[in-house]
Amino acid sequence: MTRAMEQYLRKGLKGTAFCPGCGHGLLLGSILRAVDRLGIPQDDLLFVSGIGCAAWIPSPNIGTDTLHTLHGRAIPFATGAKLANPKLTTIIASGDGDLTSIGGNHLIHAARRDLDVTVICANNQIYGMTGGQTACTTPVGTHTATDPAGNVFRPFDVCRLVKAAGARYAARYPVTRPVELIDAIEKAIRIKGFTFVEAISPCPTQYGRRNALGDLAKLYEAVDASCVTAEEAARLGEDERRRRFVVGEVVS
Ligand SMILES: Cc1ncc(C[n+]2csc(CCOP(=O)(O)OP(=O)(O)O)c2C)c(N)n1
Ligand code: SF4
Repeated sequence: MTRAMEQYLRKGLKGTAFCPGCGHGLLLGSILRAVDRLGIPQDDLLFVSGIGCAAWIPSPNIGTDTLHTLHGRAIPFATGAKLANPKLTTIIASGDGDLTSIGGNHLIHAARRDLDVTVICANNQIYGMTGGQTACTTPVGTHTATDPAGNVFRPFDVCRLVKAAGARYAARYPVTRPVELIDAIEKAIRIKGFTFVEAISPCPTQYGRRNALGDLAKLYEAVDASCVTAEEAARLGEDERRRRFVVGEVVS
């Protein structure tokens, strides 16, 4: 994080809750860079999160108003805040488990109602904070604490889910592609109405370790290699495609 970004960090921070190498720290940097480009006064910004490692991205790190709420309930709290003060630029940043499992119904209905918020989903494909259980975003065959022999259920494609529910903008990029990710976050915040950015965020402690993805460098290479454009995906067979993340703008 460069010095220029420090103005957005909460004063008096003593360290980080993230494990070394957690992708959520990189996502924090990307969010701050997008916010910096937009030039929104810090008093007009509100960040909302639920519970989980990803929920620590805005709170306590970002020095604007933040609401750290109940597990799965970031969107209802954000809805209340937005109704009370429609001028707020309201950004929800939380985990895949928080937003799409326990909070899944709130997510799709916020998209359907076109609530004027931006949701940033840190997708590490697992429940990181609680010990590495299978999430509804865990790829088929992946080893987790609750599926040591490999998950058998297909995961949600969260961007396509919110697209079907009516999102005005949805995009997916890994934290390993910060240029595209920052652009997507900036665009999502600019667009009025419900917008969504999914950031593929490596979790070395739970996901990487359980799936023997190797050291941090190898894990990050594997995550980046698993991300393909729609054109690249179209050239892959069904089985190969299932193991990849299709990145880019899904609704624009
Ligand atoms: C009502 C309720 N159920 C379950 C929990 C336990 N819990 C806390 S965080 C979490 C999952 C977080 O996963 P995710 O949102 O994917 O974030 P990550 O930690 O992976 O970044 C769960 C199940 C809780 N706090 N409250
Ligand atoms: S458990 Fe995973 S998601 Fe949570 S802080 Fe550690 S690396 Fe990040």
